[in-house]
Order: sequence, then C-alpha cells, then structure tokens
Amino acid sequence: MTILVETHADYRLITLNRPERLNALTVEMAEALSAALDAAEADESCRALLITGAGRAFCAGQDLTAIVGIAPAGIGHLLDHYNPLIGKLRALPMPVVCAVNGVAAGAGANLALACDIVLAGEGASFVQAFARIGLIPDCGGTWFLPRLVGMARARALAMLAEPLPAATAAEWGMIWRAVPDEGLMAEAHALAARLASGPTAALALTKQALDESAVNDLDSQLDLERELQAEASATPDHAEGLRAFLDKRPAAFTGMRS
Ligand code: LHQ
Repeated sequence: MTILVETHADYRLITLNRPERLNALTVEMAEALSAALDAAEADESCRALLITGAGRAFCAGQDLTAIVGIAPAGIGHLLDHYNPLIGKLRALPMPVVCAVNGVAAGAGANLALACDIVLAGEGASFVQAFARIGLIPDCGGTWFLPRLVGMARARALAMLAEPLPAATAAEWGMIWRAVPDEGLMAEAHALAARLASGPTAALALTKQALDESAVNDLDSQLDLERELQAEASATPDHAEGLRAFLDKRPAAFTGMRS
C-alpha cells in the first residue's frame, strides 16, 4: 500500500509508503492520500492529522520514471491529481502536522509546506528540485515559498534548486522547528495529540483566517475575523474555555462545532 493510515485516540498518522523510491509520488498514491484526507474529515473523532514518510526520506516529489515522454499534456493531467490534494490540506477543518523525516524534494517539499505545522529532523532537507529538470515549482510552491520566507529567498530556492537544511529552514521561518532526528516522531506525535485535544473548530477557523489574510486587505480581514469569531464563540469549547479559566483548571475541549 502506497499510503498507510494509523488511527490514534483522536488523530491519524498518514505515512507515505514507497521507501524504495524515497516515497516519490504517483497518481495511485495521490488518490490514496486524497481518500485518506477525506476519511479523516468524515470521522468526527479525528481532530488532527500527522503526515510523515517511511524510510530515510519524506518524499522525493513526482516519480520521474512515470513522466518520461508524457509532456506537455500529461503533466497537466498529473497536476489534476495533485492540486486537489494541496487544496484539501489547506481546507481540512483540523490542524495538520508534518514530520519531515528526511529529504523533501519537488512536490514532496511543497506537500510538506501545505501542512499547518512542519517539524523536521535535523538530517532532513528541502529541495525545490524542479529547475534541475526544467520545470517550475508546483503543488503550491510559488504561493507558499514567498509567503513563508520572502521573495528574495523564494527566488533563490526556486532557481538554484539547492537543498536547504532543516535548521536553516527553521531559522528562515519556512518551518516551525528542526529537532534531533531520533526525537522527531515522539515530538510530532506529542504535537498532534496536543492539537487533537484543542478547540478543533476554533483551530479550523484560525487556519481559514490566516490563509485568507494572504489575499485580503486589513479592512476585509477585520470583517472576516468578526464573522469567524462569531462562529468560534458559538462553540461549546469557547464556553468551556471561559469556565475553565474562571475555575482555574485546564480546559477539557471536545472539538464539537455546536
Ligand atoms: C526516485 C526519485 C523520483 C523516481 C529518488 N522519482 N525515483 C512534476 C511533473 C509533473 C507533475 C507533477 O509534479 C511535478 C512535481 C515534481 O515533483 S518535479 C521534481 C521531482 N523530484 C525530483 O526531481 C527529485 C529527484 N530526486 C533527487 O534529486 C534525489 O533522489 C534526492 C535529492 C531526493 C535524494 O538523493 P539521494 O539521497 O542521493 O538518493 P538517490 O538519488 O540515490 O535515490 C534513491 C533511489 O530513489 C534511487 O533509485 P535507485 O534504484 O538508484 O536506488 C533514485 O532513482 C530513486 N528516486 N527520487 N523523484
């Protein structure tokens, strides 16, 4: 199976599973990943996702052996399978943690950047490998990169296609943290479990507000915050958070929308 799904108490672990090809992506894999995201969303008890790769790499991007001779029409067809994945990750109404356990190249790097909180092992690196094969960064790379690291660094990363070590990615604000390789999965599971016990609806609305800020002016964003805050304030988790504060105890959030 190209994608493995492990169910934990209130979150799911999705593992990209073609380790012999450094988890390079195929259409079959994109479809399986898409189905795993749909299943997580449909399961009310699932309140966070954790994504990682099997073996020594996170994901080497598109499986290059599968695209020989398919350009130009076939490339568009492939992206018809990958683009919805990126959209789904951003629209998923729960936090998505990515544990980058090794190299993340091409579409694999941008799949990681499409997640909400990215942790990486210190031995991992991010490579916008596209220019090496005469392509442009896809799967959202040209959108995520300038927003995360600024245009100067985005340009150089995209045009030079050099590997960026995890520690530098963290220093530049491209990812949340770089951690020792041996501690990566323990820390990623702890983070996913912590997020899964949070106010899920408010976290989903936070995700939406931050994403929409990328295209809004301040007035539109203030209007959006008012609208989404009204939704958040109607959730049982808001009432519980307030009660817990007054009672001087930790909040017991359920993640329920109403
Ligand atoms: C691979 C791959 C791979 C197949 C390693 N495919 N086998 C583009 C087109 C169309 C639509 C959709 O979107 C895209 C987006 C893209 O993602 S384009 C960019 C695709 N990715 C790349 O160009 C990266 C290619 N890989 C590499 O540069 C290196 O393998 C990296 C830097 C990832 C890792 O290097 P090493 O650690 O030195 O490993 P390796 O190169 O020895 O790879 C191990 C094996 O995995 C090897 O096979 P072998 O049979 O020799 O053991 C590689 O051929 C295979 N592999 N990436 N993308």
